[in-house]
Amino acid sequence: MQGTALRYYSRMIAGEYARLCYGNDAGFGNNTRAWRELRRLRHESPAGSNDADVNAAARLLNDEGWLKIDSTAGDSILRRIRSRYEALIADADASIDLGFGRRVDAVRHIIDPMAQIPELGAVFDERVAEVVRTAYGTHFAVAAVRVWRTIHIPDRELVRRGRFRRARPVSVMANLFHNDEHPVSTLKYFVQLTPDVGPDTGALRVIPIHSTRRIVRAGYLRPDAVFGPARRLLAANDDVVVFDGAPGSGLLCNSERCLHRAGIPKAGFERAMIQFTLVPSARPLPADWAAHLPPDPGVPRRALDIDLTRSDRVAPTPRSDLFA
Ligand SMILES: O=C(O)CCC(=O)C(=O)O
Ligand SMILES: [Fe+2]
Repeated sequence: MQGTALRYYSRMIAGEYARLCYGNDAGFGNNTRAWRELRRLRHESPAGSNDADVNAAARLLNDEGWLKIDSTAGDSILRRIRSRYEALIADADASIDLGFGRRVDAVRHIIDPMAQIPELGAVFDERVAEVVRTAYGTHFAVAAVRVWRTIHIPDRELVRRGRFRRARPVSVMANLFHNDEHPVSTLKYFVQLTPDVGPDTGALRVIPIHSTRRIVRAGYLRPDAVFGPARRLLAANDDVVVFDGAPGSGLLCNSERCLHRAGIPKAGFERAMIQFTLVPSARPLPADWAAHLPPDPGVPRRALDIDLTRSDRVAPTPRSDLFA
């Protein structure tokens, strides 16, 4: 018990230091180690592009933490992916519920999507790869591919009322602004799979790096604990980028340095997303990367395998009670 408390408080202090120092909630080690590693790779295995447009896009991505860049995959590939997705998401053995708290059904992931839908490889095209390589200034690897969908959850399930406490927001699908707890050099390429994704049908929201930094330093502690000026800044933020668009629309995003959240689809809507997780690497991306993608520990084959400490989940309930 004592060890647990010590771990808890050292994590809290390290986290607080990282929030003030780095201006994000990705965690202390995820900031320090990532920058060190990226500097080393840039030095030892430099990579990039001579194309002025690619360089401008990469600079924007590094400065702002996001860049809209659509996939060049054609309609017929996207339609094929969509119809495979429909079959797999309805198949109890091919997909798994990974929502939070009482609504595990709020988010459902395809298990091993790259093996089930090989066409996904074509969604990550060379133009996107060139921007990523240039932004890193070194090579990169595709660490994981995910495909998931979110569903409508009624408002009453998105707040929790304690007996004496004020109402707290509840995360069922990463619907509260958060930073992913991965090394801050991680980039994600999100691609829309369902049509009509807009602000009220589940669009992902992203807050650019500079604005995230201001909010995190002004009183953002955790997704469900935002205080003082940070609360106001988060409630009325003109910088929020809404990732809407037709199937194939893409967004490169640093979700460790940009606060972001899933929108809740309105009643009658579901939203499906494809996500490529990208990490810096000493070696060029092999042409056959898709055939050798290791299993994603964050999307297990059975519910029993779920690791409750999974780092990209928002804070579990017991932690928040300590701040009440
Ligand atoms: O579903 C989304 O739009 C965002 C999901 C997300 O941020 C996460 O899983 O960390
Ligand atoms: Fe996230």
